[in-house]
Amino acid sequence: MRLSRYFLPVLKETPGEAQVISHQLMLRAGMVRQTAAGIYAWLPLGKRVLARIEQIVREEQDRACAIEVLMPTIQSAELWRQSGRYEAYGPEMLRIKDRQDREMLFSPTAEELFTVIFQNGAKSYRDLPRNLYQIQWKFRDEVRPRFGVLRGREFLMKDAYSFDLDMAGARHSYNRMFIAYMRTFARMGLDAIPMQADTGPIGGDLSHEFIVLAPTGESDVFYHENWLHPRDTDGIDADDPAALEDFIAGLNQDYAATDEKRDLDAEAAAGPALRQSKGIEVGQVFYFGDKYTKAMGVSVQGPDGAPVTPLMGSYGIGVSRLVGAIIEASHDTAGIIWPDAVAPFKVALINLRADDAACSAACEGLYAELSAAGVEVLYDDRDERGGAKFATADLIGLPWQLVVGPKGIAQGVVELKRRRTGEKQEMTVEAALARLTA
Ligand code: P5A
Repeated sequence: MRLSRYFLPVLKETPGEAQVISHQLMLRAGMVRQTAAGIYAWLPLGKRVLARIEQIVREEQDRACAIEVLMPTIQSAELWRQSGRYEAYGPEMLRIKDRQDREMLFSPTAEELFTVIFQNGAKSYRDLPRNLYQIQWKFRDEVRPRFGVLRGREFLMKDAYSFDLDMAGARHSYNRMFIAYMRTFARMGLDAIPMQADTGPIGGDLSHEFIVLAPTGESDVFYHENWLHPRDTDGIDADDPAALEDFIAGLNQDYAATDEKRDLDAEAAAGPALRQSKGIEVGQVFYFGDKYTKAMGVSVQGPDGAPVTPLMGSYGIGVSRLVGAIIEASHDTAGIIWPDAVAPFKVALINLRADDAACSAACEGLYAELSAAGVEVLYDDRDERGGAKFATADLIGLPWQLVVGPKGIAQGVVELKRRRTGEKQEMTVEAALARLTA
């Protein structure tokens, strides 16, 4: 992509409305614009990051045998009356009337809809277990939308719903998502700690929140210092219920809980290893058994012919919140530092003299070769000062900066800078290409 033809409205000044660093940087880097309280337009750079995150989430859901669907955002009040949540959900639910005066709503979550869609397609015990998921916009009319996309009113969520015949199966489904979440967040360069949590309006008696530690987080969290070392999930066979159960039981030996679920005995046992901090909840998993299937009269035919009420869990990831959470965890005074896996482009190609024929020719060559090799490049071909280009590149935080100037090009060399470390290296054009396409 050529910057001269892109849509990247960067801001020089930090907007006064933004209190936390991720919100400030997302506005300054031209990723989002607020269009109403807690509602954001996603501009090209932000959209690319969102798509990157979505794709990692999707790959790990697919790997965990969940099946992707897409449900409508607008749902009927009737559906929600069946579970009793239409009244119970309260003012966070955005209620709408259509022209026939029918009561509708913008989905804040989708347990009810997935339950009836599942019932519609599953008749016998052979149709279980199943886990269906979607990546879809949600709306919650939060009292205090704030911190940009971290607490929006409209936000993108991955929500999955599992259906099992018995408790052992349901537990395995829960554990499978648990591991999928650890893998998902690790791939994004995040250390997300699973913590025992309250269930709130979703219900049920078993739940974990996945928390990224950050001083700007809204949750108060308590955990054993062992959690400061990332856990390796590579060798775990998620198809083996016993192996998964053992692994998670092992994890649970290290205390970690949100403030609603504090266990003072466990904290005393952790002694000086106990840590307290603020955190951002990037995902939450729930087991609630037959809460919805029973209320909504769902059953399938069991092996002996008798009806069985499926047991459910639901599993959420804050996809749009993750964009802010990753920035909270990875930035410096100059701007964002994208982890490679979620970066909107891999390389900023910086032409220091767009008015110099040799310099521009070298840049065009590099741009063509990198693009042909499948490397995503944002080519700053604008007629601007070098200083402004460096500042923009640091602000938008692409992992690599490839700097091309007339003096270097006369000797066949360019400079490659790693955004995260600031480390710069002069090398030949060929060496830079080899490095970036490796
Ligand atoms: C699980 C999936 C649920 O709604 N039902 C379907 C369950 N869980 S949850 O914890 O309430 O939400 C899931 C994740 O969505 C993100 N999230 C938000 N992100 C941005 N702005 C908000 N206002 C917001 N509310 C929730 C969180 O990451 C949460 O873990």
